Amino acid sequence: MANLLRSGDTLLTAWSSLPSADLVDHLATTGFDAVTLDMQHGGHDERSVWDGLSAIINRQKCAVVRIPVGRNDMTSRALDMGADAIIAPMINSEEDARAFADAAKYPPLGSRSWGATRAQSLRGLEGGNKFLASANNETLALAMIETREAVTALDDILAVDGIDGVFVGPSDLSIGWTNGDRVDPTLDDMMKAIAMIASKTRDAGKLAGIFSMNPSDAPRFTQMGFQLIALGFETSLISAGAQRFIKAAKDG
Ligand code: 3PY
Ligand code: MG
Repeated sequence: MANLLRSGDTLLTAWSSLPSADLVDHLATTGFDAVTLDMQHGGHDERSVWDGLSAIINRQKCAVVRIPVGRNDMTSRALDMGADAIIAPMINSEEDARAFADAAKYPPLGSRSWGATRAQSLRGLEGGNKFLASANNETLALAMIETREAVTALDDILAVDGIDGVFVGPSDLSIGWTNGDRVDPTLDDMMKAIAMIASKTRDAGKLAGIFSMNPSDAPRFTQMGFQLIALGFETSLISAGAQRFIKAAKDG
């Protein structure tokens, strides 16, 4: 599945914040290419990630986990559980990027510990040396760029072997951009910087992703070169659907 993420096509990911395997399973049937389980701000914990990953993988979709800030133990754990890609929030320096890559990759790129029995069995993969030889390439470590510091350190972060790409968090970025004045993931002032992040990432041969609060912003992010786009939260999908149904029921 990581091949799909590397394919060059733009992939849309659902963003799961409610820790229900049934809901995650349903999201995986709705036409999204991937489902991201959010442990940072969403309600997912180790148990729901375990259950959610099986649901996504059984539906042949890309399985992504966003870990909590600095929880690199969860990076290798979620990969062991079967994740195709890990999104790590608040990667603000080369040092943060190195620590993240170290947990995500087996030697020589990192020092991930051996034991991905579940990832292998979910995917019907052979264990042992075949898995070892392919795992670093088959799974992706995506560093979140969501502060001014991270934008300044972008070249150094992109230069870390084992970092496969970046994922922009426009809400946090807007808070830094306005010096704490407001949160606005669509802030016009920072769009040039966001386009620059996509372009530098693509020039480095790596994958660029972004969270798009409004689905109608996705085409311009695709034009900038982003290849993995999260479309709001699953709760927004439910609310938007409910509003549409209620309006249709009242207005005919
Ligand atoms: C951000 O926009 O800051 C994010 O982390 C997206 O979830
Ligand atoms: Mg954020």
